[in-house]
Amino acid sequence: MAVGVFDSGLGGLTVLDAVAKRLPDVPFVYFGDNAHAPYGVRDAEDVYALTKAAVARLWDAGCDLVILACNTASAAALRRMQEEGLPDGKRVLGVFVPLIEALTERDWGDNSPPREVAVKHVALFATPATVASRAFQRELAFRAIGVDVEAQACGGVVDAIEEGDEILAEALVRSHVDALKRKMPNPQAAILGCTHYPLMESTFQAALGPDVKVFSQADLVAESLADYLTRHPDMKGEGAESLFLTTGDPGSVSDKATQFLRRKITFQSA
Ligand code: DGN
Repeated sequence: MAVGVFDSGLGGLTVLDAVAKRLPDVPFVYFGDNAHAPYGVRDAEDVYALTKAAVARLWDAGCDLVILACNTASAAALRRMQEEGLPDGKRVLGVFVPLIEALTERDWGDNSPPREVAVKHVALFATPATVASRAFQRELAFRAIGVDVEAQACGGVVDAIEEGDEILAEALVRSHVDALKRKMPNPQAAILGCTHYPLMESTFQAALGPDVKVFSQADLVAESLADYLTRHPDMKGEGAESLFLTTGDPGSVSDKATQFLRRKITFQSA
């Protein structure tokens, strides 16, 4: 048994890297749906169906616990899958809750009504599909009141990062931050709500200015998973090496992943 980590493509490797560092004894199975990436421009129904199929594949691979490392998939599928009911002993977690817990300084187990929090003006940067879903705002509303969220759909950033075009990626990030600031001149915090954006964190921070606290999800997800596994040690799995599966061409996906993370990664066909 291992913990499953699902992403539409390579971006979830930023989350996998952080969780593998935080939990070196836990085996992971990573599933990248590269054949259907990017998800960020697909409609919600499509993302839901693809995510459900990928999670079922990870359950078949022996993962009782699956993390939806992809924000777009978390937005379109997590609540719906949980509400429809999961098979006995299976669990699916997403990436919004750890961010919201960090922002609101309250944890998942706290079932009390939403309350006022210190941060009032929050900028959200994400893919067009995540922004259109309003899933982040919905989850936030369960825990906090009086928080104003301004969302910016960051078209083009994922593609520029995947193509290794740093100059374009930086220019796009700066222009998306400018667009956000025209709508919300003084955000107190910024959420990087996409798997790829941790790679551009310093550009976001520089464009936003030093007074804006930037929340980037990879480390927050790793911390939250470590906490979850302390409470559910039976979900941890043991022994085996981590495994990387893709719906794309394993050779070219391995090359891209190695370039993306700057360490050797070998994918197998899903
Ligand atoms: N993994 C996606 C996300 O976190 O929203 C980004 C890549 C994509 O499919 N657009």
